[in-house]
Amino acid sequence: LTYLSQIEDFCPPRPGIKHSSPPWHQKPHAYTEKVRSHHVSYKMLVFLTSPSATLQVLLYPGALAGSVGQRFEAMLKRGGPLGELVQWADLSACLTVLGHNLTFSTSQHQLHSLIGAAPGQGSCPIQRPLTFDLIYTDYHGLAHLQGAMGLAFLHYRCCFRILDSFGTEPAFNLGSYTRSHGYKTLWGSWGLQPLQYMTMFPHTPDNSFLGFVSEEAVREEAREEGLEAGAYKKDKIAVVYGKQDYMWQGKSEYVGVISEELETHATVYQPPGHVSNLPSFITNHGLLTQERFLRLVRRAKVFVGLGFPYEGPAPIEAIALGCVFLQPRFDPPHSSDNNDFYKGKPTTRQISSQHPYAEAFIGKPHVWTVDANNKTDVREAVRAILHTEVKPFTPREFTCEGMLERVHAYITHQVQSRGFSIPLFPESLQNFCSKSVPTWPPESALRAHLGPLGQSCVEVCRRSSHVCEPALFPHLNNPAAFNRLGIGCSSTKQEVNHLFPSYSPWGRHCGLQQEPLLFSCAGSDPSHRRLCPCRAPLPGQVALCPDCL
Ligand code: U2F
Repeated sequence: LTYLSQIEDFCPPRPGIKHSSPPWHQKPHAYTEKVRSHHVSYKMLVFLTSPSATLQVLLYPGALAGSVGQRFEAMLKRGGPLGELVQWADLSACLTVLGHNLTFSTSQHQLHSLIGAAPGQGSCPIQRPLTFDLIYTDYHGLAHLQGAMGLAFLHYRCCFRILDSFGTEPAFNLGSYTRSHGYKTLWGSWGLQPLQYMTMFPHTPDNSFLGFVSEEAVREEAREEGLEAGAYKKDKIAVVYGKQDYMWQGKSEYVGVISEELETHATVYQPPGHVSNLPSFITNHGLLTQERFLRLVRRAKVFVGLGFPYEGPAPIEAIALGCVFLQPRFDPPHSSDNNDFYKGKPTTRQISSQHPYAEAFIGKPHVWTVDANNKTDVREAVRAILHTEVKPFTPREFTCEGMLERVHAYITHQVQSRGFSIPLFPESLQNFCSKSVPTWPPESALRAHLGPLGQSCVEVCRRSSHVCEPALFPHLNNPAAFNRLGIGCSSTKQEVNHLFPSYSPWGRHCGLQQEPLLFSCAGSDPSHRRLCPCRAPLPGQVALCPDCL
């Protein structure tokens, strides 16, 4: 809420949105100061003030509702996951700033009155027309929605957006395919458009990367202290990333090596009366409020990953506060095949370190990935870090402006041309689930590549500094596309297969995709050369492209 009111403070008033504080034009000095301090560009202001349709949006985080919600809530103050809540808070803030009307509920009971089937005469419920244009929920919430909506669930499913931290690859998404091809998992199998799943990091481009805003609140404080923009006074301390005791198991030698070079702090939850299992050389502050946590991180030179939690927001925040993130490499990589945390998750991703985004998208000097079992490797890395001056860094896609730009682009373009939901005019709801070929990004963005055997389109596109763009698959899914790349097909067949379109050199067979829901950037196989739709990324904003804003 504090965050929302800050945003409200520096954003111009928009029709239909009630402002609790005086609008910006009544306090221009405060406004320009906020704009400067939050790096909101002129371009962003123009876009925030430009008129667009106001959507009715329901936010229903199922993880906070019903019995699952009770368990989740009980964990919050004991070091349980907060990452999902960071994302929900930032999504709510973005949608509000963009001028949409939000309804936020975590009550399964209220969900029925908001969207449920009204009781009709006899035993048959009468379906009310849906009063929301978009419904953001999560996997738990999907099941609740299905229960509340009955048959209308299928009719309105194109209005759903699923916050799905780790992502859902197409092979795990289509119920019939998951059953017949061994991709059935605990999650997945809902048969939505893969782009309706919204991830915390840009995992597979088959899903939409929603992200969050990396907390920069303490920057203002630094400015008040007269520190130069982008600089923080660093003490010779390390903060270890691990809110619960079990995350430290088997890590004492690794942390011990770090403590030889730096005073080491922790924020581990300690139940009342509990004797700490942490090594004696650790200064533990207990679980901190976010403000105090970030204040501690701001003083630290190194933020130390223990290997878990995977892929959370805190390392991005630490790097934004000028820390170096030191994290363990996983060799062999962790995946749903060999790791309990990822087991049942609808993804084949191979997790090469605690935070693959930090490793691959940010890297040195901000991120050092080491063999945590090799003391020499760890010691050398820490010493090198101590001799390196590192400036605070926030990838553009994790800034306030970056997330606003991305959410705005999704709402503007996905709804109209990616084939799911055009909720701009409620009376045309029945046309939203259009099966027509997406027109965003435009076909002109397409760079077709034929990959080597065994590589996914994610890898193929990355090799040419591009990204795989699933919305462009339909433009490739034809014999002419193979011809243009100089591939002579001895035969061409259409199949329901998440590896298609692709080319098999044995017999020179070309395969085309028959089921659009199975177009997959992530799919790979040793006997297939994938035909890949690549496009250029917008610098610092991988989800968007230079010519498609
Ligand atoms: C991730 O969830 P986590 O809650 O473990 O994610 P973190 O990276 O620890 O950070 C969440 C927020 O908690 C804040 C911190 C982050 O914004 O500033 N915080 C705090 O307020 N007080 C503290 O003492 C420490 C941190 C991930 F996001 C989830 O998707 C996964 O389910 C989970 C497990 O992999 O990891």
